Amino acid sequence: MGWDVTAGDLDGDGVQDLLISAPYADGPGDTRWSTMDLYLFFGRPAAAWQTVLAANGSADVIFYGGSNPVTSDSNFPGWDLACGDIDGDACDDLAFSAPHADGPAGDRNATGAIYIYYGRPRADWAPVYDTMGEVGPVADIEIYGADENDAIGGIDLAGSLGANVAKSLALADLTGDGRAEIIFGAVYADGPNNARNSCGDAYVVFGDTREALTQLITVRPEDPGRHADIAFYGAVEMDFFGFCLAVGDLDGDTFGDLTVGALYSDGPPPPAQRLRRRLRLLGPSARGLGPQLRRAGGRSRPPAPGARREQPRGLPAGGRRHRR
Ligand SMILES: [Ca+2]
Ligand SMILES: [Ca+2]
Ligand SMILES: [Ca+2]
Ligand SMILES: [Ca+2]
Repeated sequence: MGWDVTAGDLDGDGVQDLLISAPYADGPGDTRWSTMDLYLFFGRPAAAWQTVLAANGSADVIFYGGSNPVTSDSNFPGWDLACGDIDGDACDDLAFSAPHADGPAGDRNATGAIYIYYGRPRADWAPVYDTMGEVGPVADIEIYGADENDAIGGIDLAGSLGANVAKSLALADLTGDGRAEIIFGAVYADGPNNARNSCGDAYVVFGDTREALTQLITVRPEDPGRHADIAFYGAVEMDFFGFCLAVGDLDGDTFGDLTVGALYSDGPPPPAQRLRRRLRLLGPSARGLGPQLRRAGGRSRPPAPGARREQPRGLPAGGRRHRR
């Protein structure tokens, strides 16, 4: 319990409410092994908070996720959590990512999903929500990635601290209209026309009215429903752009500004690359310098955590592991 935590006023009473995800929880009645649950505790005066809260007994709302029926791979609902007012009704809305969710028809393995629930008065919240729709309502909005293993809204780098601290989901206003945009990364995505292996993408869906935001939103243009409004692409292969992202007003003009991390980017082109370009201009007589250039400026990076076309990894070592 505590894989990710966040706070927002989801019932509009002016008091922040607490959200916690539990990666090894087992779903309704412990029938979904390690599918990851989320717990919502409505804010209350200090004296009304108990010192010890048991999630299953005390949470005001529980959100359940699912797993791939063929591989048993957990969808990891609650990998990243965010609160913000998407529809501008002055009540925060909740988003959580499920980076191994399998697409609108369940056949797009680990493309990833973002699930969104509009804030509402406390009496209108159901006690249980279920992304599978079996024991409670489904999300108000479901956003899916474009391709298999894009893993929108999260990533695991096994054994890396980054797995715990990176946040690849945000709800924040970039346009100044008081509605939060839905912003998420896809570190394994492959850029324009899938031609840039794991360069990483990031996407923005503009906050809007509930009527304009359809229940299904996808990154893939061929899918039905609304699509992401902006796509950002990593510069070169294996940059892992979108690994983490955050919004803050960095220049004081009241508009939120977006920062996106690219974990394995190598910075500006190394001197050898620049030299190579010059050698191309110089012609065949300069080609003998090739081996020296490779020694001097070959690209290097940390060991990649799993080749792009393999299934993204499960949770870090230690504790129970999910089947992949
Ligand atoms: Ca509240
Ligand atoms: Ca709202
Ligand atoms: Ca906005
Ligand atoms: Ca700004």
